[in-house]
Amino acid sequence: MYQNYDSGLPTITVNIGDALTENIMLWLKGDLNLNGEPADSDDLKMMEYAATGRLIPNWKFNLNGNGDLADAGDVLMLEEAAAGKIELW
Ligand SMILES: [Ca+2]
Ligand SMILES: [Ca+2]
Repeated sequence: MYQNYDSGLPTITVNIGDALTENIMLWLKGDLNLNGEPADSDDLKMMEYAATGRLIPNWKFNLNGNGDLADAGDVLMLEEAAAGKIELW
């Protein structure tokens, strides 16, 4: 099964027979501080800061995929993930 993730990284095309070595790091959705734990207390704080203009958000703050960074829906999703109500994919 193939699942398409929005990694925020450029698409890489590899032709058959080509050799490619690439170091990549997959991002855990909701892990805004990149400590390996999605929706922890620091991630919630970062989302709150971004939502209130105290931190400039990047694409990682658009959890609901609507194009708006750190909007009310993104804040809610992160809070629900932190509470164990939803899983972020
Ligand atoms: Ca985190
Ligand atoms: Ca959003």
